[in-house]
Amino acid sequence: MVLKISYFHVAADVPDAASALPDAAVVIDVLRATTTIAWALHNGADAVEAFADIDELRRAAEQWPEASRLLLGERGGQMLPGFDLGNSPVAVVPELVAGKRLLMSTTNGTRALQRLREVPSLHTMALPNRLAVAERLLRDQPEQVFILGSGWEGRYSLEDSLAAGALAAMLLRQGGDKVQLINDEITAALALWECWEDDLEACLRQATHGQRLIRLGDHDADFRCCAELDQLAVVPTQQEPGVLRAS
Ligand code: 3SL
Repeated sequence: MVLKISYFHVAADVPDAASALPDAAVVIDVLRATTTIAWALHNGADAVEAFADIDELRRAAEQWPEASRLLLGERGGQMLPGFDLGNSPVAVVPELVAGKRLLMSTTNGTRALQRLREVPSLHTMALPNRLAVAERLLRDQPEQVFILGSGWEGRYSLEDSLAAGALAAMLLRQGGDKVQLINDEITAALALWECWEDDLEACLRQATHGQRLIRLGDHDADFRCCAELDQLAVVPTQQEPGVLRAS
């Protein structure tokens, strides 16, 4: 069986027809939503429930006792009023998140997830769990895989394409001719990866969203964390609509 990989820069590029949806998909938001999700689940969060809409998140939060949930989120890179945490992967430490349900809404990442909610096998990936996700796909052998970048408000983002290329590189290394790159976007992402693979943090800082975070204040720890490669064994996987758990 050949694993056919396509990459889409933003949600609007994903084909509309339900019949066009693949059997597996990977959503990427390197800066920072899917890095935060990977670390939160690695650090023992029970689940991360993703919301595109903040009011919907607040309503859902009411169903959970305060002691068992945390509200996470940002708009434009800044923490939302009344929330417990923003969207920093270094803030989701075990002391805060272990055993909790995290209700999360971010500018782009949670919207990208919503776009592919109907895909039977839906994962999130960032650079720290790239190898774990690649191995899972090679183990499960879906026929078609969509990789979706979160972008920024509907536009291309460099760091998500870097990570899509990183995933393609690992799949090709481990899967050889059982892996086929289907569209030009994934071939270009692979070339981007080959340009930057020796200095991932520099790429993240050069990206327009990296520049935005730098303008907002000191995000050095976030950059270091988001640029780590193959550190985590966690594969965040949708278990019910919008709800991701470690698997
Ligand atoms: O856009 C998103 O989903 C966020 O990851 C953006 S931020 O890095 O938290 O600003």
